[in-house]
Amino acid sequence: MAQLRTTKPYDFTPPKDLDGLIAMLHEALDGDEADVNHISAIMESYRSNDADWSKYVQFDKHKYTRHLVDRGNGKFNLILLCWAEGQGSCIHDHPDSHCFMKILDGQLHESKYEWPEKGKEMTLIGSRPLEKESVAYINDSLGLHRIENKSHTTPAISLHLYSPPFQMCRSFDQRSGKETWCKMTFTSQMGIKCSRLVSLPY
Ligand code: 2CO
Ligand code: FE2
Repeated sequence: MAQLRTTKPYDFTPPKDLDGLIAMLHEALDGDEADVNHISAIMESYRSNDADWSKYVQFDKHKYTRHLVDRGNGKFNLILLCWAEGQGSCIHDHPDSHCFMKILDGQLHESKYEWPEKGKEMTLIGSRPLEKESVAYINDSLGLHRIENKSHTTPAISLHLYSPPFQMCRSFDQRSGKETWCKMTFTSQMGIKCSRLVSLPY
């Protein structure tokens, strides 16, 4: 994973909409290095407006859905995730990638785990709600996580930036630490519905 530095001072005007946010992210992630706090601050400064992102929203009753919003010139993927009531991810990693997630609507919950020891129950190291407009960050050196919409009444929408993009990740069984490789799939790409769940070539 490339180093993201935390040295540059920053001062910027918040983006006025999602397109503005995407333009700022392209600029911030243009070089070989970027700044974790800077990317978080840019994503945090965007005020969620459903008029910007409602065209991507589509739920599935069985699993949370993933919608590719922008390919970030190959430097990052920006992905909108739709979590129906009660839906969640498995415990997973983010192979060699920085993961930023902004809550656009509703509330999500993050449970963070240590990397497993073979055959042993995984250790929970953090558990917190993620409120609307907030930005969470994780990478593999900080641990693994599970994201859930614990609400029985309210769906949730989140916007994820992964840099560099990745096409596979590992999921982990909480009780045994057993890992399984999974392909990352998309329900839509650039606002166009995929005729079936697709993954990017890798
Ligand atoms: N990493 C999961 C995914 O992209 C979502 S949890 O937040 O990183 O499907
Ligand atoms: Fe994740």
